[in-house]
Amino acid sequence: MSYLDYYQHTPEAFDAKIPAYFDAGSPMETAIDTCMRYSLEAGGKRLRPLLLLEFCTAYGGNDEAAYPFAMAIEMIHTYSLIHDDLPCMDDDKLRRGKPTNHVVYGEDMAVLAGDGLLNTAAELMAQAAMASRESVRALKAMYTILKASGTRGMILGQVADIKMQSQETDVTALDYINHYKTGKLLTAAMTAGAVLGGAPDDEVGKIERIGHKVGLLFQVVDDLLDLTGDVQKMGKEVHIDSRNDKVTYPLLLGIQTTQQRIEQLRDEILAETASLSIHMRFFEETIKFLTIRDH
Ligand code: GRG
Repeated sequence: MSYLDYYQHTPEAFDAKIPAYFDAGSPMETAIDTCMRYSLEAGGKRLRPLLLLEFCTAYGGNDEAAYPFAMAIEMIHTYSLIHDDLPCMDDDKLRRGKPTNHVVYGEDMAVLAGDGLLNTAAELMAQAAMASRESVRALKAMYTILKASGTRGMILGQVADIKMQSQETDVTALDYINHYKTGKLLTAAMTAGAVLGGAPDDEVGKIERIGHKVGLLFQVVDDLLDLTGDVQKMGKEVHIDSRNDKVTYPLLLGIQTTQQRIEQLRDEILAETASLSIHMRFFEETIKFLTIRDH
């Protein structure tokens, strides 16, 4: 399979599994199911599931057994986007090419849909761990994902973003925010996948260090896209950062130096990936894609 086929096929296969997790279309489907499903099914790159499944299979794991974890991490990511778009946060009207959750269902339901996705993610992982023949690995993957999204992970990053943006922010402070806000969950996708696949601890440690750089790379590109991207391709509003007076890499470093940082991070990630004990068939292509993405 070529990388392009893989990059198209995996999200499609992932999307096809979503309705089954929500009693979709059955009399059991409730208002909160519909509201959660709206944002989850709206699309997106499915980058976190893609990474989790690839790291799991690269270490010899079974992707069917990893699916509940891939679904859970995308649910957590989607909850963070729903909450991030709320009027009390970034107040965004467009996400994944559609009106944001609170615009369609109201703020009260959007808060609950975010909460519901987080809760459902934890339920799915616990259920998978109970049913697994490798329950210790499954519990470790669950812990990795929940910790990365919690108050020592993504939520800490969001708090730092809120508190620090009003102060003098330099590149070190911005790296700190993004390490937690964006990097922790992306890293968890990679390490939880590796754990599920049976990677040894020292290898998981190496992947964690690579993941931190992937998170930074992703966010530096995201900052640049907010400035230079196209609203149609992005499926979300652009120039949000300047509207919200947010400090970004292009603002601090200028566009040229930001571009150089992207290339440096890409090269470091590729070099460190080459030192892993297994060959990551598509990960290198994903990294190259992330440096030139337009959405
Ligand atoms: C707990 C009240 C409360 C809110 C949580 C933690 C949080 C809100 C928000 C942080 C999440 C956030 C917006 C991180 C930024 C990361 C980022 C650039 C997300 C966009 O990810 P993509 O490009 O999106 O992978 P798609 O739509 O492709 O999945």
